[in-house]
Amino acid sequence: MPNSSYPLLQSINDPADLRRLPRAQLGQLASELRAFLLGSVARTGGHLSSNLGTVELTIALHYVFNTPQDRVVWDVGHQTYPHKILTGRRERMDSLRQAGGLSGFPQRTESDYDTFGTAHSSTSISAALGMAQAARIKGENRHSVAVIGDGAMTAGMAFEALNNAGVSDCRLLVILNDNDMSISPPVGALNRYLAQLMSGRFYSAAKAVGKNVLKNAPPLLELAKRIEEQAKGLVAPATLFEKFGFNYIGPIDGHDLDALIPTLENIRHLTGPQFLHVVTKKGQGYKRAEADPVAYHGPGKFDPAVGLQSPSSPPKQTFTQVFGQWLCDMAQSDHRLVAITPAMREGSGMVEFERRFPDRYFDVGIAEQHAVTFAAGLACEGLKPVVAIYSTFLQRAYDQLIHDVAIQDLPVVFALDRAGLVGADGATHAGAYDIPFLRCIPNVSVACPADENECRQLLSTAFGQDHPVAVRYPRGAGAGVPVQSGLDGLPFGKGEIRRAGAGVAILAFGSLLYPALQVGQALNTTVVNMRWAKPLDLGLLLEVARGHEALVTVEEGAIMGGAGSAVLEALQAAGLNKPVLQLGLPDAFIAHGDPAKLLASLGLDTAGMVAAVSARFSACLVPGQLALKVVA
Ligand SMILES: Cc1ncc(C[n+]2csc(CCOP(=O)(O)OP(=O)(O)O)c2C)c(N)n1
Repeated sequence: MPNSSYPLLQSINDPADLRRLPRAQLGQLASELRAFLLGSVARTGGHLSSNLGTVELTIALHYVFNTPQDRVVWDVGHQTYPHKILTGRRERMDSLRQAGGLSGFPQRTESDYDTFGTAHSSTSISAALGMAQAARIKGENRHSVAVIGDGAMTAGMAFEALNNAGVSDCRLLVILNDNDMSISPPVGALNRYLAQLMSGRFYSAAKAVGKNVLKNAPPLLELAKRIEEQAKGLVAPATLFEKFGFNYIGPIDGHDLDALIPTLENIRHLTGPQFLHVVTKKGQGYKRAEADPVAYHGPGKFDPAVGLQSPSSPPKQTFTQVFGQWLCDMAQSDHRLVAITPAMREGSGMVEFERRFPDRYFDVGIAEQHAVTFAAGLACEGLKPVVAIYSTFLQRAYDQLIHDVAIQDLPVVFALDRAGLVGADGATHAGAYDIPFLRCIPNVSVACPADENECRQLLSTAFGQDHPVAVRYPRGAGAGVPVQSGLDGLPFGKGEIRRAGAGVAILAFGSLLYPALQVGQALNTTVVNMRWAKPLDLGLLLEVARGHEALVTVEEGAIMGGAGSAVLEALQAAGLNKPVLQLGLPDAFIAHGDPAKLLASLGLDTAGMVAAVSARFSACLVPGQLALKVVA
């Protein structure tokens, strides 16, 4: 759409412009912003439902608060597109989540208005409290605001922060953006409690009270007190949040600027920790997203007039789908299997499992720490828990993994999705560190399937162990290998030689085996599918090391401490002195972009590996005809 479709929005280049608008124009601005947002996400793909739900709240926050002096911290940050559009980044929205373009999350390096980098959930209250305490200590008169969704509110970390903040005397406002949805429907007692707060008489009555009182416009402080007292009168006893020490205000309609703006203006004049409960609708203003906020949580590109379409040719099977199918098949054959997700039912491929095995399915909320210890408890009682978790989110539960699972050597399977680069979500979501952080823990094994079929087989192997085992697999589709239907595992801790070459041997861990095989073809090297980062197949490793001049390790994970480091340690321990080139992710955070292009930019595609191996080991490479002499 041409810019002339957004006359007001076009005039806003930063929130100071917004604050100059008369209140009466804000409704029009919200319509333009919503239309612009929809068109923009439809062109780039990205988060949609959550952003459509925060249009009015974003306008109100920047209108009432003196941003960026006043700090606004957005939890998760997937709902910050309206914020980006209003804070000078409108023209760059078409670059969203692409290499060199805007991030899909707030980033301190991207804008002064992005006060805190988020993407993993439930950090906002802690960060905003830190900013509020800093303002108090430095004698700065500014506000700190955390905006957190009802899904993110289920995490322990959010409650740790409330517990800390409620007894402080700093200027902190927590806004609960309650849309009664996480990515999928929300779970747990908190959700039930929030529904009670919003239900029936109280919500409508409180809304009416707010509006009537506001019309009379007495002095602000008094007004705020009156709203609060009258609202409280309708709901005594005190809310959970008041018990934490917050002044609870709401719930109010988060799409009604006439409710939001006066309420925020009043809150600005209150001291001590404030808690505003705002009710919004995921997907607001785009009927298709309102009807199916899950599908529109993070769509790819689409035509807004038509909505999401199923692809014309069947897409390649993803690792996630392979996992989901394996989970159902294994559950069918072994009644001890129970499966746990920390709020990632769709992303982890568990929709079908929940449908077929509801009693053995646990969505524990955004609570990775709890998910892992809960699995440990299940395992203590003889069940066989499978924790389906993204590599990056397992970082949250590191102590639980060590203290509750590994020390007790409990048989928990960790199905680690999104291991490696993830593309558009960028550094916060990359599964770069799991091999280093897992392989140093005693009792824990780490499998790295090279393709879809091995993924299924190694999940079965993992399930058959009496110890904790992680199976790490990347985002998206693999090599396109047909997946066998059986539940037989591969041998535990064993790799295989996939190509016999000479001079140089490439040891591949995971799906980079396939480009490595092409490198093998090009340079006549041996290629080994190592399959396990821990335990290493020591027999195979030493045999291959002895038969070659030099080794190359390849993994889609951090080089430092990764599988290549494990190889170096093993060679050292065996007293074998071989030159080793380690290929993998460098000591740097890799920003968002197209995954294949990112891998290529890091030299992890076939051409990059050929170049690296040739550059380092040209003297060791052996022309093709000599190949079979060295490795049988
Ligand atoms: C620690 C962590 N676990 C899981 C996720 C994946 N995730 C992203 S958004 C989201 C749901 C958030 O729900 P809510 O806070 O209610 O926001 P909404 O999208 O509903 O506005 C989840 C589970 C995450 N970002 N961080």
